[in-house]
Amino acid sequence: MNTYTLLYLYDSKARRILLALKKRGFGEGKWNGIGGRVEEGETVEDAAVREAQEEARVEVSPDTLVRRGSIRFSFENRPELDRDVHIFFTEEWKGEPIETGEMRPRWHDAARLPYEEMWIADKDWLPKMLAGKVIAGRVRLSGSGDRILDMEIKDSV
Ligand code: 8OG
Repeated sequence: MNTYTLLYLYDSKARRILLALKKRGFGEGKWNGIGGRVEEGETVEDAAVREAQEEARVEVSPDTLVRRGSIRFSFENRPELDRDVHIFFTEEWKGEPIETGEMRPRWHDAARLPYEEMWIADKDWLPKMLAGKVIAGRVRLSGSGDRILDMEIKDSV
């Protein structure tokens, strides 16, 4: 099973969250947190920190990462895309996010996220995380990713 990270920079005072528009590859054209595949020999925390640097040029310390849960995503007839995504929030980082070849970051009001331009199931789990919950879930999408075939989102500990 491939393991991925997904990190949301979150300013709880201003209720702002950083989403980045994916410019190429998997999820192109969608707003998402920052993340990618966990490489061999890395912890998920290491990978989240590395991706924050690579994709938005922000420095994050692993001990500031707050685990918000994990979700197993799969696509009909595309088993090679199966993935466990470990999701983190952080309220501390150094540097202002900047655009890279991969992503165009922008701050969003956490109460009004652009769910129509995000992965289709995000509206079903991200608000729970924003409300402080830790989630364990699975989401199965059609091969094209535009329909939810099956989904289970549970509170975790
Ligand atoms: O390296 P790459 O950009 O391909 O990594 C994919 C990123 O997308 C990684 O951060 C995990 C994340 N991701 C999925 N599926 C989904 C999903 O359904 N919703 C959201 N919000 N993120 C996802 O792989």
